[in-house]
Amino acid sequence: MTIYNTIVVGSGPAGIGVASLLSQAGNDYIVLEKKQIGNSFIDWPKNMEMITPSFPSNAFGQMDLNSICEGTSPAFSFNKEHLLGDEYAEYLELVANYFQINIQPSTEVIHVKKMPNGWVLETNQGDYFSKYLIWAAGEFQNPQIKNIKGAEHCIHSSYVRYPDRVEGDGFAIIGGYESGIQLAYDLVSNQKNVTLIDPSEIDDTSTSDPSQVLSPHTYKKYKKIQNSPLYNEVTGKVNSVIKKEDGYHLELEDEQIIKTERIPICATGFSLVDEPIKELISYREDGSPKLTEKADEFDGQENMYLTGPSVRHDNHIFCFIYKFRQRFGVIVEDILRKEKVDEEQISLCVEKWKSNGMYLSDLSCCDDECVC
Ligand SMILES: Cc1cc2nc3c(=O)[nH]c(=O)nc-3n(C[C@H](O)C(O)[C@H](O)COP(=O)(O)OP(=O)(O)OC[C@H]3O[C@@H](n4cnc5c(N)ncnc54)[C@H](O)[C@@H]3O)c2cc1C
Repeated sequence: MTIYNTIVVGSGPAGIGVASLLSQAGNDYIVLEKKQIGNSFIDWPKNMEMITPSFPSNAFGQMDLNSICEGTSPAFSFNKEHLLGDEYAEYLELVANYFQINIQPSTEVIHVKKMPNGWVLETNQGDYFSKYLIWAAGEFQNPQIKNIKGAEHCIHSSYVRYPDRVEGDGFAIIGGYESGIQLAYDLVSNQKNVTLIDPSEIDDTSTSDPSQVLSPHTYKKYKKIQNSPLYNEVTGKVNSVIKKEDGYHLELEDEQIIKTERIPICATGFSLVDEPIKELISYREDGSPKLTEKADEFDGQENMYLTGPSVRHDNHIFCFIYKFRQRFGVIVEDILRKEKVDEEQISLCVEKWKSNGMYLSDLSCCDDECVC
């Protein structure tokens, strides 16, 4: 059994970001990664860009929105505002190498067992034990097609790796948030006919929170295709997909039927990769894990933390890097306090993380809407 004080599972932005703080604080940690650094970004559809823009604003106290570590900026590394998935994975690798983050690739955590004094992680490389566990396995590898009967006849949008190379015509996309609109844009730009179905208005601007409405980057793409003769938008909820001889029938709640010859594409989102820890989690009504507000510990599971896009507190959704990185500091501070690290050292760390946008304990500030 290999033993560490803290084990982080997953080497995406959440895992590497939180590990960089553990490293600064001198914690004995390892990051276990089932494949390679930035695995999810490597698997992104090949022309999919980050929707959050990068800008090398760090020197004036505003970290690049996509930075996960102080003194780094994807915009600076690539001289680009909207990185592709492969490029962002390369940024993560640069950061991991520069800061000598302790990452072990090709190590998949298969099951986590609770012990009186910590956690046993069963992996394909043997068992590991840690006192603290930080779950950073992300969402991308758990695509969801929920509440649609006949979902087995559909394909999830994340599996359309090369949208510019798809053959045939007449595509139906279920879901009109970021991935759905981006895919519709790619297909229409490639002279394909697309019908996009979503229960809500696509150009909703009732809030300034990009976790709930389209980001400006995707909105711009939407505006480019909205009036194209190749693009058809239907407001409605798909209840079921039926495979027939002439193709697929999409039955909507209002009894409308949309026919398509191609496999329907569901851009219906993702949820936490939770299989190895399922029995340890309790869930909120909206399906996201219940966490303590103090330090993002899983409800009832002391010393087991969540970092990444599935973090939710009340109505606050931490699904973007610039949001969830702000909770890295509260997790590591909690571990340092439990380990009785010198208070002065903790304060120095916390002050630094605050100034870098990697420490947010008062969530009341997240309520502010833009006034114009
Ligand atoms: C299509 C899409 C586009 C997005 N675009 C943006 C954007 O532009 N800007 C933004 O801020 N956010 C964006 N997001 C939100 C987003 O979730 C992330 O930014 C980011 O990928 C989350 O980081 P993460 O480290 O939590 O997860 P991931 O990047 O998914 O990393 C998780 C890692 O854990 C590993 N892993 C999983 N299971 C195990 C296991 N059992 N054992 C060991 N390792 C494991 C995986 O291999 C992976 O490397 C997007 C999300 C999606 C789905």
